[in-house]
Amino acid sequence: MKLRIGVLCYPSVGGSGILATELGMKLADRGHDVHFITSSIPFRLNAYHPNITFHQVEINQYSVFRYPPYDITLASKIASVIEAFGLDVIHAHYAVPHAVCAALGREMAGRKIPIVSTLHGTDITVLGEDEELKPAILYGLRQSNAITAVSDSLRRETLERIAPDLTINVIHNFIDESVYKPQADSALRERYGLNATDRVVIHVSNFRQVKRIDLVLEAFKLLNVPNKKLLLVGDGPLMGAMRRLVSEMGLEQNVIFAGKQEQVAELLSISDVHVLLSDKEAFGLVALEAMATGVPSVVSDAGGLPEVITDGVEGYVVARGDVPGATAALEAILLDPELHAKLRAGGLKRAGQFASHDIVNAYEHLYEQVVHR
Ligand code: GMT
Repeated sequence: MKLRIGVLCYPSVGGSGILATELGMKLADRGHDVHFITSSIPFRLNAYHPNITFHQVEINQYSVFRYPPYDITLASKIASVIEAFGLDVIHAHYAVPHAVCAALGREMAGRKIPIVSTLHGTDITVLGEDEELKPAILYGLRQSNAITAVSDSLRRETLERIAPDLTINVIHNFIDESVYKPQADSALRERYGLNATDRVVIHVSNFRQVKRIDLVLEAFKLLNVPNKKLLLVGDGPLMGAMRRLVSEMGLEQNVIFAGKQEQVAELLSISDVHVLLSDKEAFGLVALEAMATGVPSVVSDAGGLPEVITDGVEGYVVARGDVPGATAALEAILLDPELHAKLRAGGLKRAGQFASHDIVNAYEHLYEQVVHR
């Protein structure tokens, strides 16, 4: 059944935007009409596709508004896209603001269009801590005709924090296997000033507090590995603080700041091990990207990370805040080629369990269910 699907997501760099965009593109390949309703073109939406339409939400800068009313403008845009294109279903990535805006847009349009809402993490694990926002989150979820969470851990946390009676399906994230696959690029290594004997640890994030780059630096500093290099990919509020920390720790010669990157497959491929020591992480898409690229990970046991990385199989899982544990795991992987090869093989095998085909099927079935209901 061909569907007209409205997609609401954050268009900037980040796992939820990547997932929403990749899913939209795969659905378009399957013949569905996909309508992205966002403030700017989602950053991975880089190919022309006849089944994809982008509807820009223009923020009204009218001077009387102290805060431009993005959510109301988005809801209004949703209503006009519903009317113009007769959407069959709206997929909102994040309860706040997107599920709430979807409900409001549907109300404005006066049509009973089903809403599927996907929880990606911070709307529950961070915003869910704010009592002022809880009613909005709950409203967005109760207005949804189906709710999905990207990990079982997030599903459980939503039931505990928001409401125990919600029905939540777990649909794990996926990656585009045509992009995330083992690849060798020695020219890229050279461009980053890396030579054949360098041992490269990579961390990719949006440089927010929750990512605990300070712990990554501490674990890296303790590493007793010759020619160690740390490739820090991304940008965000803590960039200045992390640059200062690198220099205070005397690590300038070992740390490369690669800045914000849209595609990280090549950078993962030139690395020996990936590290993510977050305090909170609903899924950790980059750990899956690393795995599919053949790079073992050392991750914290936060949220859904242990659902992606099995300790000792595709990498290692250490307790949150366990810096010596992270150092030991990184050291083992970097110094033992046999162990590295074993974890790499384990990861490449496991990545198949997050195949895009199966995950896109799961969303497609869910859309069909809510449309028929
Ligand atoms: O990691 C972030 O802070 C960005 C955030 C986002 O909106 O993209 O990521 C969340 O969604 C991703 C896709 O489902 C998950 O892989 C991340 O684990 C999740 N981040 C957090 O839970 C902190």
